[in-house]
Amino acid sequence: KMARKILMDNLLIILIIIAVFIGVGMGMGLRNVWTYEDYKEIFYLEFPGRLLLNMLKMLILPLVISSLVTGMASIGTQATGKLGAAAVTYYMTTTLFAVIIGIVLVLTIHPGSSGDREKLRREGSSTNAKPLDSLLDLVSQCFPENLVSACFERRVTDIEIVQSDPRINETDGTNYTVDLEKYGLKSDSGTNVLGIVVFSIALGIVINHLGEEGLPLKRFFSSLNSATMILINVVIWYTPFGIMFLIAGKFVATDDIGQVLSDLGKYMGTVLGGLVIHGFIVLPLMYFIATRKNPAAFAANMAKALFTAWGTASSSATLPLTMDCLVKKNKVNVNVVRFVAPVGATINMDGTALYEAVACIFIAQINGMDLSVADVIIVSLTATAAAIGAAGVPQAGLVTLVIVLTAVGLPTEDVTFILSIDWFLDRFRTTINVWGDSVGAGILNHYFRNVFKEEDEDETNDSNFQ
Ligand code: DAS
Repeated sequence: KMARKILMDNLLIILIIIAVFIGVGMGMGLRNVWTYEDYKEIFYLEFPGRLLLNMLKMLILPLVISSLVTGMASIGTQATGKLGAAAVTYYMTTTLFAVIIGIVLVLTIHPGSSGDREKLRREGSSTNAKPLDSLLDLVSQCFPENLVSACFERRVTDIEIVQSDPRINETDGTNYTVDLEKYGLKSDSGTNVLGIVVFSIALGIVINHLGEEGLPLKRFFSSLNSATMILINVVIWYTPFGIMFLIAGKFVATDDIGQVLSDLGKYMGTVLGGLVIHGFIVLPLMYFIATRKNPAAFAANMAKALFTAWGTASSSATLPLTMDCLVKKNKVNVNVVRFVAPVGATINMDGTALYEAVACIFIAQINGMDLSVADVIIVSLTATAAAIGAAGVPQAGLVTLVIVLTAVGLPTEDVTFILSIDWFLDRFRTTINVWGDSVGAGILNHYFRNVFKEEDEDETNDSNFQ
């Protein structure tokens, strides 16, 4: 019975890992025998994967609202305030660490030279985004004017990148301009998660204050939370299948991989190197220093979530698995998870921040532009803000990169230089984003272990996760 339990516990992880490998293999194999005419054909291949993304995204709204309200309603205002302040401090420090690592690497490795400019040139154009507008946009997202429309509308000012499809150019020589949205690339997750997060936190705190009178609401949200968790437990089993096709589709659709590697290999290496340093050294070290526990064991327990992050390239879609691993495997207090995980998935993106800083300076190097110290500081600050503003959906970071470029006066259409490889880097930075959220939950759980201990005694909601 024991052996069966261990197998069942790990079966999903095993399936997800197998799916990742089959997906890569299938994609690499298919690309040799299949030259697609239209991107739509890739859509057919990706279809089972898109269903997965849809299902996970569908669950995000009830999950985020019910977790945050229940969490806040259970932990009391004082503890909420302290936990909130600690969480924000953690998010800011780690994001800045990530940005600094990226900047140091890109300045020392110097992956871009101005000679590359023509080689990498592609048709493309994009609208400009003013940094101030983007910042105000971020703040106004926190306070949506209409709660219902916040569920399906995200931005006040839209940033859109328009690019021509090199493949279409190759096949018939004409110069189409293709909206990235067609490729499923939009900054938009369709949902203003940030606004929903702020509202749910506020509602939870108020319910807690209402005491007796707030109980019906508390029970409602807690029951919604249990129901959502059960749905998630069903959908989770579809993850391996969906991931396999998502990955295969992406590998088939990439341009000539050898060419991309020779053009952008150094840039890729810089981003990946930075992510590795942050994910394998900085975050584990922070975890160890804070908790004196083994970060490798903690990471192994997060495997399901980390592989799903790699497979889906979306930290929002991975959120259900992140929460599941934190509570069930790493035994992080359920109320800490309910608060820290949804907020982290929305605003804490270490990998994205690092990538945006590297990408921006790489583009500056290609343009032969020397950045002053002040420019580098602007890059680090805007990269942090752009990462906070990026939605947890595939390639959102590429879209908010426009803000960073504008801040230092670089041509925004130059995002097209790095477009061909972005889907690949996206997977790695998303994994680091999710890993950063998880480590944060682990560290905060450790610092607040005594605060939440007493509360748990009358808290039976843990059963939601069982
Ligand atoms: N893919 C992202 C995420 O979900 C963000 C990004 O594009 O950098 O974390």
